[in-house]
Order: sequence, then C-alpha cells, then structure tokens
Amino acid sequence: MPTTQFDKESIKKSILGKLQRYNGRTLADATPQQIYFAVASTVRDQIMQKWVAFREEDKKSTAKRLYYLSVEFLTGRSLHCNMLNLCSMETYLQAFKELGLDWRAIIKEEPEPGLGNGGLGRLAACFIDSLASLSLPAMGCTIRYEYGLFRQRILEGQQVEMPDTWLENGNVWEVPVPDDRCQVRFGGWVEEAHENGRMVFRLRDYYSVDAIPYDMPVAGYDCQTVNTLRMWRARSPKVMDLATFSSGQYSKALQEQELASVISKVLYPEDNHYEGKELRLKQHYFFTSATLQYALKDFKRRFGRNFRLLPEKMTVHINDTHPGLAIPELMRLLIDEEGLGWDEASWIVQHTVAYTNHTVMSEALEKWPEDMMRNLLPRIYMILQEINRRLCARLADHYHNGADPRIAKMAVTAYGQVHMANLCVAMSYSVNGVSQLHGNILKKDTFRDFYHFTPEKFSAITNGITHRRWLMNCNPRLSRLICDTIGDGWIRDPQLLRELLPYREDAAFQAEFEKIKRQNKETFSQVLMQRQKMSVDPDFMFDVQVKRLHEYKRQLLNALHILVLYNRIMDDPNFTMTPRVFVFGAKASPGYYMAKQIIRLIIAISKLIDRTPRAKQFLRVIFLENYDVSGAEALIPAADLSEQLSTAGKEASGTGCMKFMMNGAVTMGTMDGANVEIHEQVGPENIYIFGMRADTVSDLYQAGSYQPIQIFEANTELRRALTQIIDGTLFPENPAALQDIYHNLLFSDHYFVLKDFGSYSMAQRRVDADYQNREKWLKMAITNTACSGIFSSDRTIREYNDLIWKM
Ligand code: 26Q
Repeated sequence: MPTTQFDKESIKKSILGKLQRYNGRTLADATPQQIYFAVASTVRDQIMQKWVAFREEDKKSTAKRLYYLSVEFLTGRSLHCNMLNLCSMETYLQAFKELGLDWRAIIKEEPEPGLGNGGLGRLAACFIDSLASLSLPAMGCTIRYEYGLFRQRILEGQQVEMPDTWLENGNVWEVPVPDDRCQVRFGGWVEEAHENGRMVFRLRDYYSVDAIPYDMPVAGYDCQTVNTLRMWRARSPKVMDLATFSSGQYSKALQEQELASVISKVLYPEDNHYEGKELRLKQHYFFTSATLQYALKDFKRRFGRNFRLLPEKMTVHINDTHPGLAIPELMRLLIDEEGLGWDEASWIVQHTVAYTNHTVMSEALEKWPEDMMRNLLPRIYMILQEINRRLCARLADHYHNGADPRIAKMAVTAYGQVHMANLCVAMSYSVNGVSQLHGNILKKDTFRDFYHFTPEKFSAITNGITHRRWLMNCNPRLSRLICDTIGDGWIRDPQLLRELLPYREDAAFQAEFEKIKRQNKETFSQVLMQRQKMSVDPDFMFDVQVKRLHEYKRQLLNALHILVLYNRIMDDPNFTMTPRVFVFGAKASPGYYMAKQIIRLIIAISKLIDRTPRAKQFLRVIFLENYDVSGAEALIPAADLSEQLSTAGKEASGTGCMKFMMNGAVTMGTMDGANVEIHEQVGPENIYIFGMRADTVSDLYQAGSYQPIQIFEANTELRRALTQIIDGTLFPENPAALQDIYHNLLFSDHYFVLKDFGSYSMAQRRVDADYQNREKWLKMAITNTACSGIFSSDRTIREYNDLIWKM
C-alpha cells in the first residue's frame, strides 16, 4: 500500500494540484468554493489512507461491534474537526499561511449537513466522535436525507422555511458503497405454508426499494481508529420504463422512480413531538432493515451461522424508539431468512438490542396506528402481534388477572395502536435515561410497571458533548489559555480541567479569561454581521437562549422578563442596570402554531427596544436566524449567561447547557435534566437555580388546582408585561396578533410560566448585581469551565461501554 506524507509542502502541492486538475484554475483565480473543495479533498486523502489501513485490521477482528442506529445525526461541518482529530491543524495552518489563504473563510464554504432537529441528533454526532476517539469499533447508521432540516429566515417578523439543499454541490466526505446495497420490502401480504414440518412465511405482492449506503469516515482524535457513519439512500430498483417514456408518458415513467426515492428525500422537522405520518414510518423501517441486513451479513462473514454468538459479537443500540422496528426486523431475519425458531430468535433479540429513552412527554412518545403498520409492513405486524400476545400472557399470569389495567398500559399493541416504547422496553436488554433525574422519572413513572419486573434493565447515563468540537474547535483562544496554564493533559482526560480551579483566584488568569470572552464576543459580532447584517456591543453582557422553540423550554419566561426590564427602564429616569444583549436562536416546527407565535413575540420585543433610544442603552434583543451547529459554535464561546428554563421534569437532559458551561458561561436554570448535575458539580454559589422542583410540578399538575390568573392578579410587573402583548405596545396596527399567547398563559399555562416567573425574576436581579462584581463573576465563569470535564461525551461513552455494550 503506497503511503503519502502529509507534511506542509505535500499539503500545499496537493491543494494546488487539485485546483489544476479538477477546476483548471490556479490559486489566484479559484473561487472560495473551489479552494474549499481542494483543501477538503486533501484532508480526505489523509483520512482515506488511515481508513484503508484501519479496515484491513478490522476485517480480521473478532471483537464485538456496535451499531448505533439513529434517525438523526446532526454532525455539522467536518473539515475543521477532521484537521484537528488528525492532529494536523498546525501543519495545515502553516500551509494556508504560505499560500495566502484565510482558513476561517475556507471552513465557511463547507455546506453544513443539518441531518437532525436538535438534541437527539447532536448527541448521536458527539457519540460517534467519542467512540472513534476511544477506539471502540462502532458504525453509526442513519438516513441520507437529500434535504436536511429547513433553513429558517425571518421575514416581516415571522419564521419562513426554505429547503436545505446541502448536497447541491456534492459532499466531499461521503463514499457510495454499491456492493453493500440491499432491498427493503413494503406492502403486500403474508403467505403461510408448511415446509419440512415447520411454518414458513412468505411476503407476496410487495414492492421493494433499493437501499444504497453512503459511508462517511469518522476519524478519532490522535489514534488509528476511523469508524464509519453509514447513511442509507433510497432508490427505485427498477430502471425507468423506457417504453412508457417513449410513448410520451414522461411523468408516469418518472413517477415510479420518484416514489421510492421519496423515502430518503427529507428530514421531518419535528422535535419532541410525534405525528403518525406513513412516510415517516417508511423511513424508520427503511434504514433499520437495511442496517440489520448488513449487520447480519457481516456477522455471518465473521462467525458463520452460529447465531447464539450474536449477542456476544454485536449490540444494536437504538437512539430512542424511532429505530425500534429493529426488534421485529431482527426476529424476521432470524426466523424467515435464517430458519431459527421463535424462542431462539427472541432470546437473541433480547440480548442484542439496547434502548435509550429521550423523553417522558406523552406527546413525544411514538405510537403507530395498527392499520398503517399492517398495511405497510404485514410480516412485521404479525411479529409485533405475537410479541404482544406472549407479553400479555406473561403479565396476566404474573398478576393472576387477565384484566389487570397494568397490562394494557404495558402492551405493545392496544386500542388500535402500536406503542413503540413498550416494545423497546419489553424486548431490549437495557433501557437507559439520559440524566440522573430523567432515569429516576423513567423508573418511578413512565416505565414504573416494567421496572418492577426487571429493575436490572434500567439505568441512567448522563449525556455528554465532545470537548473536541465544543471547546478545542470552537474556542481556540480559551483552549490555548488552558494548555498554557495546566498543560494539554485535559485533551485526553477532560476531567483534568479541574486543575484550573486554583487559578480562579489568580488575577492574571482572570484577566486573560476575561479578555478571551471579550474577543469571542467581537468575533461573534462579526459573524452576526456576515449572517444577518447586525452587530452587537461586546461591552454588553451576553445572555443566551438557543435551542428548539418549544413551550416546555419556556422561551416565554425569558421574553416576559425582558418586557419587565423594559418597563423598569421606561418608568424610572434614574434606573440603571448592567447592559445586556439577549440572544435567541430557535427553529419552530413548521406546523407548531404556538411556537411560531413565540418567535413573533421575541422579534416584536426586539423591534420595540430598537425604536426606543432610552431602552437601547441597556437592552438589546437579537434573534439569530437559522440557528444551526455553526451558529452554536460561533455564539457559545461568547456567552456570559446560559438560559436553561425548562419546566422541571420535562427536559430529559439538555446538552446545550454543557456546551455553555464548558465555555465559561454561568447557568440560569431550573432543577431539570442535566442542570441538576451541573449544580452538583459547581456548587450553589456558581449557578442560578430558580423555580419549582420536578416533584412539586408533578404534584401541582396532579392536583389540577393551578390557576395562573391568580398570579396575574397578584404580580403587578408581570401583569403589565402580559397586558403589553395585547394592548398595542408591540403591534400598534394589530394588537390582537399575539392574543393566543396571552390567553394560553392566563387560562391554561400548561408549563407553569407564570408560576415560576417571580422566582426567575429574582434570580435575574442577582445576575445583574453579580456581573458588576468582575472578580466574583470571573470566578464563577472559571469554575464552570473547570468543572465541565465530566460532561465530555468520552465519559458518557465509557459508561455506556462499561454498563451496556461491554466491548
Ligand atoms: C418521532 C416519531 C415521529 C415523529 C417525530 C419523532 C421525534 C423526532 C425527534 C421525536 C423526538 C425527537 C427528538 C427528541 C430530542 O431531541 N430529545 C432530546 O434529546 C436530547 C439528547 O438526549 C436531550 O438532551 C433532550 O433533553 C431531549 O429533549
């Protein structure tokens, strides 16, 4: 195997050579996009060389393998992280310098894959980075959506969705693998027959779709491991019917082709909300079936037909219930294709599949109409029914009562619906929550009855983020300061960040830390100028809430508080406060009316302040359009305050909170999800905690006695702010524009915004004062960075491996 060197001179030569060969250009007349392509292809060459070597070794390995199935992988851009993980950053930077290239400009040219909605997809991306960096053999498996999450624009103060055409100019990082293509079958009916003394099942009159894998290398940090992210693309197995085409029926001929490929056309823009759309079910089965067919083929290549060995040699980990059809599909493959009996197949599945739950909110729990399942996947439906029959029989036996109400609650199919979470809990060997609090709620509440049966199945593994992307990559200034202060051991072992703790008292270190935060604010202001022609004053405090727009995340609490501040400023000519810019970034699901109204409200408040000179001295509101991974990378290093306001008990973990903490922002948060553990790490004096605890929320909800209007009547400041939503302050020409928000808060307030407002507002007063005390604030900020190591996804992955995968 010829190996190429990737020293500075070779890199320069490679870039110039590619520009000449692919584009017929010299560096001087190449476009920025062509330069990006030449640079990225050079980095790719380097990865490919490692990939080939790694796979040669891997082929011979008999070690256990992990298949991590997720309907979303929100990777963000790759070039920068790849250079870093190859430990070639310095060499490339030198090469760019000598070629007169600006690396920040190059990196920006990469189209950003938005193959995810939010937390769940980004977690999968952090996990594959950590898996590779810890040299654990894993394959990430997902769908190669032609259109990722929509691009958001704000027009006339409202969200407008545009298609995300990330593949338009090709994707440097992917390699199609036609050899591994397979077929996924839909529809038809099941023929049952007896053959050699056993029942056999054959699918008849089905239609099949080709699944073609596109592989992306995932290079671990400073190691030989290069894992694979496998993205399945759907295509029609038929070549276009030329006869039809020639007879002039163009659209009919093309339709057949289109019908199959629509499966991998677009990512559903829903986050923490489930809708029973047939195409979505097709997507789930499509990539799950393709993945399992491949996994089984690979298993047989390595171990023959010794299927009892399967649980020892592979784990199928499902990221939420979306790939849950892996359970009946693996049963089907083992029974129908490999000839195993039910009991053996069932034993194998129950020792091979592991499941992570990411939500306890009922509107997000996945359920499918039985009719839809039966029509689309008749054989899978049969298997689900049999799983259900056996499960219910066992339960009836256990409760000594076939009519015990707990049985319907735990059933896989009940009242015309397939309950994916019940399927996953009943048939996997491990069920985990994503923070300690969430894990406890799963045991005590969501899966309480299952927990009584098999407590040993349940665990909680707190989420994490890759400190390589979320500190080293996005905040090079702070990373350098940390290395200069405590050395670079933290890069391998992020818990060593704790060695920064003594420096929080050190005036020189504080000054450096402060300087970097300011520089990051300036950089963000430049990015904002490029993205949406706005700037922010780096002398302001940066107060940031970026995440999906959802009522339970309570962006409203933040918005109402800004109105209250506005009123204080306008009412009292002597009033002063720490100047603050409130930055919001949030996409709303296109069909989520209330979420879109909240975006309108935030932008209306922003405009109100912009047209009021006195308010502008202290307040600014910026809505960062199209919040995405790159937006996060630019903004988080500049943040002073991180807003994590979810109603306690609703946010399973949250991972944004960890990114802010690592970059030295202080959290303003409820005792929810991972906030609880941030609080535990930094101590009460380095975090702002407010609001009801999860158990109180749950009690109040159960009691059904909550009346938000009483709070409206009692709290003058809050009442005034709420009234301004409908009195023309925000929309002089159309005061009723946001009346639904007002009514919702006053008469329902499902997420207890008004209830927690007083406590939130008090905590914000403390922030205002503390920020003035520079020494105190910097100490808090440094403490946050120093204690953030535990939230590295390397720690998370180690826990998964020790507890669940055992590779
Ligand atoms: C499922 C079926 C049909 C339609 C939509 C869905 C669907 C899609 C996306 C359901 C849920 C999601 C996304 C959930 C999500 O992002 N959850 C977040 O996961 C993070 C990682 O564990 C946690 O940190 C967050 O607390 C949690 O909200």
